[in-house]
Amino acid sequence: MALALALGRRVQGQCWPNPAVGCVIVREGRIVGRAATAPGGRPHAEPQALAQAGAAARGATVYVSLEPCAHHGRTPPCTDALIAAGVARVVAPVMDRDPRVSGKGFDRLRAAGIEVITGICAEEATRDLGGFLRREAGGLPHLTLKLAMSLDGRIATASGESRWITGPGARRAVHAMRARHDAVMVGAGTARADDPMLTARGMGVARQPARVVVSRRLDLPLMSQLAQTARDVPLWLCHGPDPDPALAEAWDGIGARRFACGLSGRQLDMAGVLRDLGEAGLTRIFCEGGGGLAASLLSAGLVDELVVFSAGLAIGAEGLPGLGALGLETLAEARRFRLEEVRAVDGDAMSRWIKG
Ligand code: AOF
Ligand code: ZN
Repeated sequence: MALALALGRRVQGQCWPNPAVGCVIVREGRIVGRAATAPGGRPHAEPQALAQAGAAARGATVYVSLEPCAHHGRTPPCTDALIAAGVARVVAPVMDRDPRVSGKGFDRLRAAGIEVITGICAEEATRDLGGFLRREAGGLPHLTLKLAMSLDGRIATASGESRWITGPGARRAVHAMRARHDAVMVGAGTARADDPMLTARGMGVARQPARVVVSRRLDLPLMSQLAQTARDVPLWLCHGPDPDPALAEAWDGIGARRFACGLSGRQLDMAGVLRDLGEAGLTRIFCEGGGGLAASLLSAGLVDELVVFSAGLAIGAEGLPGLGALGLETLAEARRFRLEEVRAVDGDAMSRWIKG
């Protein structure tokens, strides 16, 4: 099951709107098939692993990181393929939440006389597939927030210089993280200041993450790299309910996809933004700031995972803080995250924190 989960993790970011599932088939102690959901979400993991196993699937045990599907979508149900192959046992940690599957996959397997074991590595599977499972249950996709800062939490000097606070190792690690998410998200200020591409470069990915810019007024430069590449890599713009019609038309014309989102006070309602993005198919979103967007996500409790790169230099109080105001009065109001991992990345420190 650990291997099945690892295979699934390897294709995170490649499968949306479908989940990234891994499957391992074992016969008499030997692995006879292993696969993960294909880029774009089809074929599913199980039929690919079954094809590798061939006749060896008969009587075998199948480890799959999610309940096998029971519905006729664009491909026939994986449960039917497993039954036809004559497998003896299916081990899957968690139930699918897609209403077309949700328990029916396990039921069909059992009805065909296949032993079904659930619950093994359930916590890990729930974390890996969390964005998908939650979205299917009417919730929000998984959101990872990345902050790359000086030792004292600054992301630029007073004059606006921000390249490069962290080193090349951290940048490579960020590209690898982008590749494992369905979309990369930034605020309009960051898009204007950095003119980023937001692609996962040097990772050999089959599918680039969608690029999402959150801009209440849709006031982004049409000459930016994001705009210029909107036909090659999806560019999605989340804006308020009342965009300038000429601007909206211009962005439509260059191939961007727009989402008119509701407001909460004078700002975009970020829970609503994430819900719209989930409905558009995203299961995992990687937010790279800036400070204003990061603060609104944090204070709304929408951050599931926090990745912090700290560089070995201090910028001082004149520098630009990595996070905007959170409006806290007491420590008790602060959201706590649980430390998951600390690692040295070249000369920088990377820490990963999970929502408490
Ligand atoms: C599996 N194995 O590898 C994946 C599954 O649109 P379709 O027909 O491809 O079905 C998508 C649904 O299939 C998706 O919502 C989820 O319930 C399931 N994904 N199931 O047995 C897989 N990726
Ligand atoms: Zn399936």
